[in-house]
Amino acid sequence: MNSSLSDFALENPEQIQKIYNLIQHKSVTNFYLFHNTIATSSEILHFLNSNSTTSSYCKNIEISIKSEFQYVTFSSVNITTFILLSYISQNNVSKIIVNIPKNITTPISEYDIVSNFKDIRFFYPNLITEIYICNKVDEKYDDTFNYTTNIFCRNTEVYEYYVNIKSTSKTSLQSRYNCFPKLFYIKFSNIRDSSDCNSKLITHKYKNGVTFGTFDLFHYGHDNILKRCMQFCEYLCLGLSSDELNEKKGKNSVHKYEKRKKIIEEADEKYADFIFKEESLEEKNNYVTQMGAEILMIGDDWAGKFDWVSCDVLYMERTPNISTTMLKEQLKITK
Ligand code: C2G
Repeated sequence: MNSSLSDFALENPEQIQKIYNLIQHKSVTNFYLFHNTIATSSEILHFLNSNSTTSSYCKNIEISIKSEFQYVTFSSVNITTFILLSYISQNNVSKIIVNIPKNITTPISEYDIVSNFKDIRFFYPNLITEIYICNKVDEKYDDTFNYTTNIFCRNTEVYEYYVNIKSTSKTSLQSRYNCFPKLFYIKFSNIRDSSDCNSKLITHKYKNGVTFGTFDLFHYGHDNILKRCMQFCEYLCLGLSSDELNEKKGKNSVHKYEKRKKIIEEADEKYADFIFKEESLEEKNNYVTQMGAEILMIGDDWAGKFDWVSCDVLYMERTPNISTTMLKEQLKITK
């Protein structure tokens, strides 16, 4: 695996001086480790063009650019950090998506890219990196995953494996939630077998999305998930559980349906574009059809429970350490 640029930069303070000088003169904004010296993209490209051996790396990269979404997927052999970083800076890349195939053979070009995520995080902190996996990945890449923005697991087994790795990681609970990666279990509606790893990816916002819940004693866990749902769709419909449904769910909400609806509608933040009454857990396909939803999004306490729904289903991590039940206890509400 490549030595990371960030490690190099930290171990070679004199090279930092060169970066500092270049930044001061605002001549360049991106630097790379190139043959063990810090180089600018133009220096690298000059070298690449004048050295046929190295430039062969460039020819091996088939880069499909989906410019309208400003994301790229790479299939390459022997990609190395500086080529990837120079590509990012020259093409103003905002997202890198890597779909890791099911049957892993070596050399894995996809891992060449994933192993650069630590450097990408260092040089481009706002660039979104995403990985789609359907198997556990070689543990030597576990550290790299901490520098990945989003990991979409294609089945619950892999999802639970990485949730467990994240929950046992060294960082504290709260910072762990905020740190990378955000974990998701995605069920694409056109895939029969959940272990199938086809190339379907989430490359743009869905038009209509739907989510469901009771949202009693509205708290920051509800705030988090509704804001994250809105990152995946242009128009979000919220199926708010009726009081009768809550009884069936064994939930006795403190606030009745109208009050819970009013709290969401009158909040300063916009949490949904349309709120409707959810009367049954089993009617989701009807709600999906009525709402024209292309994706159903919900917290991972329901992971796998709605895979039967006709549209894509995205389960995402719950916010730790907060729940309506906890609030009831703290407020000594016995209802
Ligand atoms: N949630 C979360 N983090 C928390 C608490 C809740 O992300 N700390 C999410 C839940 O996963 C759910 C949504 O917030 O996606 C609403 O949570 P509840 O009101 O508890 O909803 P629930 O009773 O699970 O009803 O048809 C599905 C059901 O209606 C969902």
